[in-house]
Amino acid sequence: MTTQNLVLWGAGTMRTHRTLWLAEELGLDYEHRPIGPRTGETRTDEFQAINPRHKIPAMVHGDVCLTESAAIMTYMTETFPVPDHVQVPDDALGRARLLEWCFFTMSELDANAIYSIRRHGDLVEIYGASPIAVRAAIEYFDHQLECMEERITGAGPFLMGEKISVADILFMSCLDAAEHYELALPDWLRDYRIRMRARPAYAETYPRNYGWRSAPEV
Ligand SMILES: N[C@@H](CCC(=O)N[C@@H](CS)C(=O)NCC(=O)O)C(=O)O
Repeated sequence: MTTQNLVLWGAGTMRTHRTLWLAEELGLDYEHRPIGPRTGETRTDEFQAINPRHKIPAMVHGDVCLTESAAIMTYMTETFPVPDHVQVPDDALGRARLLEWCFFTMSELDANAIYSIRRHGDLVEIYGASPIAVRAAIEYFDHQLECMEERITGAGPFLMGEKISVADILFMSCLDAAEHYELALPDWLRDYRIRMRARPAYAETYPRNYGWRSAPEV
């Protein structure tokens, strides 16, 4: 398959940024449909047919339709030609290691921590206000990072070693979200974050995704 007819839906959140950033790292041609969450734009008939859960990001490529950010990214790295600077392991252990980082980030950092903070801190009219849940989620996030310090600092410069991978993009998007929620990120992540922000694909997609703000200094 070529990259023809690749459409990436969604803008404005850490999860939409992931798919755009990776598409740029891969040098793909794609159409960006920058609809926002809870704007009504995810409730159109056209989008409901793509994602009945009316969530972004979503990807349509020919007759393939995917609606989870990590799955979209995996599809892109396994479907399109991957430039030499992006790592896609082709052995069982390498793939398992990559998935380990991805699942850690998606479940522990994204779903358990960041989304709890958003649900019970930002979206209180839908999910209810819970300062206790927010505080517990922040502590959980901090603890998860703390436990991974050795593995992250020992991995360098990227989580999988010498090259950027899907895992780094997922992970960095959670660090960006944490910063947005004013969590105090540890000093040992500073160089990693500076390195990620210096990437042209990040710098190009961050303001396009978020629109109203460009990446703050680390
Ligand atoms: N696990 C999903 C989460 C997607 C998600 O929750 N998207 C939010 C924006 S970040 C959304 O579209 N929310 C709108 C809604 O829930 O109606 C992914 O990583 O793609």
